[in-house]
Amino acid sequence: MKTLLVLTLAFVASVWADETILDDMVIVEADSHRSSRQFATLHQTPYNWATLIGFGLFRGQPDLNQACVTKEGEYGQCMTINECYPERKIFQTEAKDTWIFGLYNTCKYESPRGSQVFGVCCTKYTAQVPRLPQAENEVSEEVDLAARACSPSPTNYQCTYDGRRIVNGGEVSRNSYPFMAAMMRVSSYSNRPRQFCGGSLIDESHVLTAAHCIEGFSASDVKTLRVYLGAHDIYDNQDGRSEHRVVRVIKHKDFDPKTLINDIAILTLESPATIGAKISPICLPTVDYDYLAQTVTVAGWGALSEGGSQPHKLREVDVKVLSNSECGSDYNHRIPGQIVSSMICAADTNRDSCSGDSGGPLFLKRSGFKIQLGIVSWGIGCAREDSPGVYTRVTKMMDWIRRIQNCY
Ligand code: 4AZ
Repeated sequence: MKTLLVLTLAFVASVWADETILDDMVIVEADSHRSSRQFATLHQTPYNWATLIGFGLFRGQPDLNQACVTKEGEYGQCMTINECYPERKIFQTEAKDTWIFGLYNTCKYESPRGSQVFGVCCTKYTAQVPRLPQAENEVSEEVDLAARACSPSPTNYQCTYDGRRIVNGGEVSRNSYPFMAAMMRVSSYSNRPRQFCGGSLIDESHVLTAAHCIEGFSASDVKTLRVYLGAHDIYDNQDGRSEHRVVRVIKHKDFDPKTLINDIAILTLESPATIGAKISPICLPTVDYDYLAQTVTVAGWGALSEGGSQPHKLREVDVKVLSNSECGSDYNHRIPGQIVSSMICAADTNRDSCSGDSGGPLFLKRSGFKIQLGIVSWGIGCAREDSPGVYTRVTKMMDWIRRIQNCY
């Protein structure tokens, strides 16, 4: 019993150790993409890591006025000894005598006569941040998430819609929803991938899904993820789908697994999707409208009925958007949380999303566009009369989504 407890604690600690919180995101990177110091944030550090690397900090001694780290792991700036210690007469040395400080926290620079002299890595004028862990290797800009230069339009393929211009559903005709993503995990028993959630492609490198789909994932769990794009029959290897590994998962920091508030996550694909007729992103809304009573569609590989079997082929069902107050009066007296403004509910008689559809899109069809309004999140059972399907309201999450698309 005791051993079991210790092992359990060790496991929980290792899951937490894989998570890094940056602003309102919780990030877990697949094993090989991680680095122990990759998440130092810009506001914590006087220099960002990329700059430090650019200066050659981890390759040798930096030059005068450049960023440096002392042997004790403190950040500083390379200065002349006299500049760093103007108040101490003992250090009023001439350039030719600075060799006496040996290699202790030194940096090099060229004297006006062209000879190499030593300065010090001066920490006196630098806001300090936690010490560097020992024995670290270089970190590349690619994995230094916090120091990334984010771009407002990093992708070639996004779809936005500006507002102007599956229980009891049916099978979708092949590739009619080219944004659909099947989230698969390789089971350690059968060594075969099993579908456990849905998602939607929002640009060539990002899949939008539900946070509860990846809750508790460790770095090694992220490695076991596979995303199928352009799939119809997910258990047919000749289906012509493309299969992607995942480099990181980011869930909303305020996701609450008890109330399912902020049930949203984004996966970053290792290799970008090739956009074409079979694979292309869904549109995201730019206006925050309530879409009350509108007919919307939900698609997925989820169960055909509550407790029922899962189809191999993609299915869809049409449902109608309910008001949050109607949905709240169905649910608020029997759930731990509430129906909140970042949720959207939809239902119709005997029609619903169900287990396995989670993470997939609820979308509106308008003039040939498909606009994602919801992410399949939860419900009590499936297609029960008093229990609408509850979805994360995408219009309330657009800032969060755009930030991740632009940076990660
Ligand atoms: C699920 O477990 C699930 N009826 C998804 C959607 C709904 C219920 C359960 C909505 O993934």
